[in-house]
Amino acid sequence: MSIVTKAIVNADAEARYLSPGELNRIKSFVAGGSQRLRIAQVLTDNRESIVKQAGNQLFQKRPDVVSPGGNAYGQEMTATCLRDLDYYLRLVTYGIVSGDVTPIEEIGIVGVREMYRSLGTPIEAVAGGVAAMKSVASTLLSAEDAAEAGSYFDYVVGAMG
Ligand SMILES: CCC1=C(C)/C(=C/C2=NC(=C\c3[nH]c(/C=C4\NC(=O)[C@H](C)[C@H]4CC)c(C)c3CCC(=O)O)/C(CCC(=O)O)=C2C)NC1=O
Repeated sequence: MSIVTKAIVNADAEARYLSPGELNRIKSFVAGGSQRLRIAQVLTDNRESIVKQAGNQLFQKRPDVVSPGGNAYGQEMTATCLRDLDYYLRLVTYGIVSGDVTPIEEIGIVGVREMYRSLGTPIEAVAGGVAAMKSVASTLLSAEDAAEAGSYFDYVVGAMG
């Protein structure tokens, strides 16, 4: 849900007009719109290389996950692991566009611990992969855009920590 929808749902629940505070938040949301769309475009255009480079960084730091007995060992499992990183990159773009972490939370965070536990996937290594995507992405963005994008990657890393 974007902050616009959220404000409307809250205001309508009380049958009132949007408050000055809500209008102000919507104003800054709208003002930041072209920045957020620009960032989402860069991440979308570069998704393959972001995922690939982040995967390489992760596997260098955590060779155990791609070694025999590791959760991402073997071509198929490694591909599934990279697919998960791609899922999280996609969710980060949803968050950036909507200016809200709720879509990330609802699609990719609720129940994630239990899911990875049942798969035998070390969640801290997934978080490490997301952190690596943040650093690869930041090389493609201006400092200001990297900071904006970074908060969404940080949200995912924090939620897995
Ligand atoms: C968009 C929301 C969403 C998420 C997040 C998601 C994750 C997800 N990752 C899975 C598997 C997996 N995920 C990984 C990932 C990894 N293993 C590691 O050691 C690494 C640390 C890590 C990569 C960074 C692996 C290897 C599997 C396959 C595990 C198996 O089949 O035994 C599965 C099990 C089913 C499948 O294989 O597709 C799900 C549901 N699915 C979704 O729909």
